[in-house]
Amino acid sequence: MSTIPAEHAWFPQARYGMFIHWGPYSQYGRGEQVLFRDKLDQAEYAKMAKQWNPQAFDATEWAKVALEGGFKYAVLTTRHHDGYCLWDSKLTDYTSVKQAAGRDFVHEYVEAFREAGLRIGLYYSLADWRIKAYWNDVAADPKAWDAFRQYVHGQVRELLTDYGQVDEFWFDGAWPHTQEEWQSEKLVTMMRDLQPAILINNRLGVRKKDMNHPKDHSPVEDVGTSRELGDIGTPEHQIVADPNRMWESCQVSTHRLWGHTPGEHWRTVPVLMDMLCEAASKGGNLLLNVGPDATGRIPDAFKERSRAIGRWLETCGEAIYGTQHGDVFDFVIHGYQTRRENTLYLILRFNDGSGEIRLPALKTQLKAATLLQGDLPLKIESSNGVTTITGLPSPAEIEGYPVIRAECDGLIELHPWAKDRLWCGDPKRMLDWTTGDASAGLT
Ligand code: FHN
Repeated sequence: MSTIPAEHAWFPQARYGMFIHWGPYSQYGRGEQVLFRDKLDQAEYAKMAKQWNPQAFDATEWAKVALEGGFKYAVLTTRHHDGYCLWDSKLTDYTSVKQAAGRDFVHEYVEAFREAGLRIGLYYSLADWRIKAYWNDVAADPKAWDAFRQYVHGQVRELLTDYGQVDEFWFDGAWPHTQEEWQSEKLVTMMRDLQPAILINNRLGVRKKDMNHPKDHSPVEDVGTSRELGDIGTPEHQIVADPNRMWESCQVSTHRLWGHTPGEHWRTVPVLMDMLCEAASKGGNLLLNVGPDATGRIPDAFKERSRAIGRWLETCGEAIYGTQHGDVFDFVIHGYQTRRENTLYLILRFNDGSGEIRLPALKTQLKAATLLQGDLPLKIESSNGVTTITGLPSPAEIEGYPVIRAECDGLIELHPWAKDRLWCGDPKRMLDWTTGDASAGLT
C-alpha cells in the first residue's frame, strides 16, 4: 500500500465510523431499498416522501450517541437511490428543505457532528431510481444521460461547496454504469479542487476494461467499484483487507438491511465487537450502520449495543484506534491481535478462566504484559521456546473482551514453524514435532 498522505492520516487513527442510512424510506420500515424491492408506485412513494416530516430528529442527540459509542467519524446518506435529497439542493425540489420537513438535515448533521469533534462523511448515491436515463443504455439516449450525469456532478459540487470541510465522501450506486460513463475522473478532479484533503471511496464505477472480469477477480471489489479511483476500499458485509489502499468494512447492526426495519433481529454485542476487532486486526476500519426511524430517533437497541462497545473502547481503545495490521500469528483459538510497532495487543474473544495464554509462535521475548482492564501487570514465563502469560483474573472480574498489551523486546519474530498457517507452507516443517509413524506401531 502506498504511503498515506498526511491529510488522510486521521482515517486509520479513527478505525471506527458510524454509517447512518436515513431517508423517507424509513417510513416504510422495510429497509432503504423498499421502493425497488417492493416495486412501489413511484408517484405514491414520492407523495409519501414529500410528506415526510421527522420532527424528533436531533443531530446533537445523534452526535452524543456516536461519541458514547466510541465512533470517531460518521457517514450520513445525503441521497439514496430513491432520489430524495436531505440537503438544500438547488437542482431539484425533491429535498427535505423544499418539502414538508422544511429543514436542511445535512446542515444540521454537519454542524452537530463537527461540534462534537467527529469527522464528517457524506454518502451520495450516483443512482437515482426515478430517472429513466439511469436505467437505460447511455447509447440509447446520450443527451438524457448527459443531463443526468451533469445533475449528479452538480449535486456533488453543492455538497462540497455549501457545508464546510467534508472529510470523507462515500459514493454508492454506480452500477450498471462504468467510471467512464460517470466521468468519474473528472468528478474526482473537481472534488479535490474544492476540498483537497477529502477522502473519496472507490465506488465510482467499474473501469470499462474490467467490466468483463468475473466478480471474483478481486475479493474486495464489488459491483460498482473502481480499481484505480478512490482513496479507500469498501468491502461490504465482509471483512477482507484491500491490499492496495486503506479500507473500511461497512456492516449492518441488524440482520441484513441498512434502512430502519422495526422488528428485525439485531446483531449481538459480541458479533459487533468481533467485526471491529477483526477489521482492526487486518489493518482496516469498521463502518457500522444504524437506520434511524421515521421520526428521526436512533433505536434504543442500537444505543444499548453501541454504548457497550463504547465502554470497552474507553478502557481498551488503544488496542483499536491507530493500530496497524496485527494478524501476526494464528491466534484464532483466543481472538484477535492488533499491533503498534513492537507492541502486540492480544484481544481475547473469551476468557476461559485458565488464567493463562500460551504464545508458542512468538520467538521474540516479551518485556512486559499488561491487562488493559485495570492496567494489571501480568506474569511472563518462557520454557522450551514457548512464552506463556499468566495471572489473568477470572472472567467475572473483567468487563468485555480482555485485552493484553504485550510489549516485545525488539522486532516481532516468529518461530519458523509458525510463519505459515495450518494448511499452508511446507508441511515437513512439522516433522520434528511428531511422535512416530504407523510403521513403528505408533498409530
Ligand atoms: O444498494 C446499496 C444499499 O442500499 C446500501 O446503501 C449499501 C451500503 O453500503 N450500498 C449499496 C449496496 O452495495
